Amino acid sequence: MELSKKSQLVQQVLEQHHLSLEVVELDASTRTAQEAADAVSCEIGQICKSLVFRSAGTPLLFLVSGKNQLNVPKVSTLLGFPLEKADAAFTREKTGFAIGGIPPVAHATPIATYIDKTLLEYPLIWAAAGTPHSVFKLESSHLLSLTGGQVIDVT
Ligand code: 5CA
Repeated sequence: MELSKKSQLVQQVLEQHHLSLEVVELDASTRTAQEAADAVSCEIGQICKSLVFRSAGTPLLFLVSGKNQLNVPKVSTLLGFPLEKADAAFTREKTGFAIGGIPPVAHATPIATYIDKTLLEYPLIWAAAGTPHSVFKLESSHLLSLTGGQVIDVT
């Protein structure tokens, strides 16, 4: 079956990295971390959540393990700037994707990215691929080269 337009875009960007990563589109919802974990039969911790924040109008992407909550005051102090959770419109404008399907790559604008160190405890993880029904599996160690992200403690 042909991928949706948004997932095709993600697949194209993944192919540029030559890691043999494949987007899969499922009948089941993968909109939330729990739904995604259920759909692919993995631990919730293996789901890579994509949380968009804004700091003085600049978007920031946090890739967070499905089992963790981002500690906003702590991370804000760590990074040294204020953090505000982005609303749906800002998120869509900056990433090109709707909440529930935001991939770690292929964004409409370049977005500084931070990676939850917990994700690296899992050899294999799953991330959203542009829609609330699409995901791809990857080695967590590849998240760094795919996104250029910086590993931090978000909890
Ligand atoms: N597809 C799954 C992972 S494979 C997924 O996208 N999960 S997620 O956690 O990254 O995306 C949902 C997240 O979007 C929620 O954890 C929540 O932080 C955020 N979110 C949900 N609704 C809103 C909203 N109305 N405004 C801002 N953020 C929201």
